[in-house]
Amino acid sequence: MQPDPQRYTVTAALPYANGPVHIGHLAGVYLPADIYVRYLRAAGRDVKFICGSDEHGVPITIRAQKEGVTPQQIVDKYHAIIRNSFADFGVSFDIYSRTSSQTHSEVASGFFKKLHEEGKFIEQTSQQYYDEKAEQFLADRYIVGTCPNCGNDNAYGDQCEKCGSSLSPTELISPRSMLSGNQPVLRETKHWYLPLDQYEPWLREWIVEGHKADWKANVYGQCKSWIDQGLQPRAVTRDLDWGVPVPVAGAEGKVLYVWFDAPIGYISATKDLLPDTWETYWKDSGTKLVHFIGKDNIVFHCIIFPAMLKAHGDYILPDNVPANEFLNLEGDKISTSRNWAVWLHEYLQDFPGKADVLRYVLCANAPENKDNDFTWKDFQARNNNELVANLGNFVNRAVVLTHKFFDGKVPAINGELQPIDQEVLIQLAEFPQRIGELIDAYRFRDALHELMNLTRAGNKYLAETEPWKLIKTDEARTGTVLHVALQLAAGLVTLMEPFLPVSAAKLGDMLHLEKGSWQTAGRPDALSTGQQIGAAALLFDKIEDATVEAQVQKLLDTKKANELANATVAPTKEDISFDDFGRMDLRVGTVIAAEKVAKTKKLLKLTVDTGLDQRTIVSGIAEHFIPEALIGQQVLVLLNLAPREIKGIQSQGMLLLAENADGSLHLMQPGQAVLPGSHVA
Ligand code: B3M
Ligand code: ZN
Repeated sequence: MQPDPQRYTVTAALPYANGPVHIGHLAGVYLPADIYVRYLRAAGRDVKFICGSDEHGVPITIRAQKEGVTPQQIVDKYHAIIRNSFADFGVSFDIYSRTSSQTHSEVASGFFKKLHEEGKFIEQTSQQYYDEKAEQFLADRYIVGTCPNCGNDNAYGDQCEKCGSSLSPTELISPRSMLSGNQPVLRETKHWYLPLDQYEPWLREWIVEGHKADWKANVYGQCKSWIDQGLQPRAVTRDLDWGVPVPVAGAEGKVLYVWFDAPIGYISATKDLLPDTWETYWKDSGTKLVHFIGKDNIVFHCIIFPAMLKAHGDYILPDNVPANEFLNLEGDKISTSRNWAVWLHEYLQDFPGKADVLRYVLCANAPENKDNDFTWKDFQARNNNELVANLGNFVNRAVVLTHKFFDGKVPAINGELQPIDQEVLIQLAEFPQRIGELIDAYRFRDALHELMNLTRAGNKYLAETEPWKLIKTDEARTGTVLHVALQLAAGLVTLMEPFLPVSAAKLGDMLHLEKGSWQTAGRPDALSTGQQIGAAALLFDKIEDATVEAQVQKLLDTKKANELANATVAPTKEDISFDDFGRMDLRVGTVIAAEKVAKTKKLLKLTVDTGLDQRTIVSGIAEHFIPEALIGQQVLVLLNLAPREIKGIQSQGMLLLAENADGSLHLMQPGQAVLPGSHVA
């Protein structure tokens, strides 16, 4: 770890522009990165926060094929959605660039060329899978097959998402083409490889020995296990027509591998931002480089990209790569293909003005050291019990009471401070450093927890001093109490800003204060005696049951749609004879009365006109039909089912129904009205 650097380059993984961003991305990468950067800025550091869309690679072309449009249309569409939703969520990138930019193409080509000219690659011809029908080599996700490690039938050519192992296409059992479904053939093709094996001793020294203490255990562990397994040369080019063309002779039809060009995207984005001074942020050893990523990107950022940077020779290496684990949603893995996600752009639409609430919940529950679960109940509880009842309540009481008793002017401290005042002011003085150290150590959950401890201390202070009662007996002392409480609220303007930027600005407006520097945020003199403060405004408001229930319903609908889409039809039952069938007396009847059977949930008592008689049939369908709606309907009934007594009622026959894959029941009816008693055969 570098001792107190003054300059930082902070990157957040470049999202593939093949779909919108969801809460898993935010909790894993963008929110912690943004908290870190906002804190560094408040602490006076020179920091550049770099991101952009990853617009190359197979994920993009596959999505384009799926939507029946060009890859360019896909990246244009999703780049805009992602960029806007990040902005609305308050992610404060200094630049949000894209890897289809001219600068990127130049920087990535230049990088490759330098390594190529200096003989840092090996050129190798090998047999690779080719789809004869689609006339295309099948790189990465264009090929699927059975995972040799876990047996998953749908492992990709580069990775098995079920067991997480990284694969090469030739390892797949029974490979098939994503394009045509056909079995591919092997064909010769030439590619350039980065000989990772040559970097193994250096990587071992740099990571295994050098970063054991300061990298997160999950990150360090993954790197060590990769290195211990032995590193292989890794192809950095692909036979594809979407990407940065390989800039050397004899490489027609080939592009840079997306994982070669994408991390260079951090560099080209910095160059887009600072055409003249970008190099300071990438080549000066006084700059601390930090990559925020999800755990599935660890190997690329800790092993492959550093090896590329090392091979190039001009660049600094990451000081830390604080990757998070995954966030689940309501107990299930977040999945784009199953639409099992809370999409950021939808959240921002459904919860206008509540970006901070999601920031709070995702940070409080961040999957920092293990996978975690997001639930709408927890979202509601944290908003109502923590943001509203703790933080919001403290600020509101301090501001409202100041208006009520002192015309909205910061009252003076009268006489000596009492121990209870001193105690809360000492806490205020200590918290900036305490919270800052946790952020410096990438412990954002704990940092947020401390912030809430500070507001809890504020509430406790008000509860113990009771200024709303005190005013009746001791106005001077009440002034002191509110003075102290307001200084604490003033400190929050700066201290909560990294986590809750919109609310911090709102609080600043209320107190007529700009956010200050982190170092002075704990001082008890941010507000001067006599200073006018603004009107109280609620920072947070209660989220009602119906609001989160609607979100849960949306997920239940998704689940149902997925179940229907994946439903398998039950196999046929054993054969029966024609006689067996002939013994069943199936007829059309008309329902003439229907009512719920008292004290049961599921049973309906129907009276059916069978043409022969009017008989009672008890059927377990009360949860599916409103009794009144059944009256007059024609139904199919099995008449000669032996009578049974159900809840004291004689049931004489059975109603036939179709059960859909989602469990819903539907009446079986003749296509048009027929005479009751008509045979079904
Ligand atoms: N686009 C992968 C991902 O979204 C990738 C990150 C690139 S960072 C250089 O998981
Ligand atoms: Zn597997």
